[in-house]
Amino acid sequence: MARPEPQITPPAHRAEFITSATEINQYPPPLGLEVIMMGRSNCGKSSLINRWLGRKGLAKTSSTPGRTRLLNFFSVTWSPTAEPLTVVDLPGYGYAAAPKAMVKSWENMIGDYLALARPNRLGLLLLDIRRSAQKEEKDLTRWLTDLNIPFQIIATKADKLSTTKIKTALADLAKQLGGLSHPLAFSALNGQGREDLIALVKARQELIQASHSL
Ligand SMILES: Nc1nc2c(ncn2[C@@H]2O[C@H](COP(=O)(O)OP(=O)(O)OP(=O)(O)O)[C@@H](O)[C@H]2O)c(=O)[nH]1
Ligand SMILES: [Mg+2]
Repeated sequence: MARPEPQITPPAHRAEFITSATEINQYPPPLGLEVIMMGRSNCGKSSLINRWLGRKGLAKTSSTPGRTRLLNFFSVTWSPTAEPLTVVDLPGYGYAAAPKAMVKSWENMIGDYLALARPNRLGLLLLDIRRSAQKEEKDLTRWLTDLNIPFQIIATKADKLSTTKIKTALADLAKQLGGLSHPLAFSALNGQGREDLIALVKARQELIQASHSL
């Protein structure tokens, strides 16, 4: 018997850039679930947003590290009747060629944003599947845990490895990050992991809606 085709979710009904911000007073008011993209510069945050939402060119991607230097907010709805959600593309860290002052201002921007008590957040912590978790990823997972922000580790650029190597890499990452996380393999190139990502974000939205209707 032929295996059923994987269900392919169509692109988001609406996905719009809202604003770029560097300062707290420039952030738009929280609206629905806020999905936060975090990760080393060039790890594929902007590419993941575009593939996840099915909107090429929504978030600017570049082969030059350090492309996203501001917090970029997007407003998204999956269907005409769905609750809106907000996506925040954070500037990447660990950009070796960046001047020290710039690195500091990036850290401050990310730190200020995460420390704010904005409700209903979900962190997506991305790292290239070919790399091991470094101090920054370990610090961020601890930070998110302390701030009570639920998060998902996503191993990007999965198209660069074979299926067997993907499995090993995910297991290694889970170990490096304390054994509690179940990293998800993702590829912006071939769409691997997109359906799982859509499902986990929807599940988080439903949890929030259920808690509001209590
Ligand atoms: N093969 C492959 N390349 C990818 C994938 N995702 C991103 N890339 C490439 O990696 C580079 C960086 O991608 P971006 O999405 O701009 O990365 P970013 O994390 O947003 O980078 P910054 O904005 O600098 O922090 C680009 O050349 C992308 O084409 C993927 O899933 N597979
Ligand atoms: Mg980017």
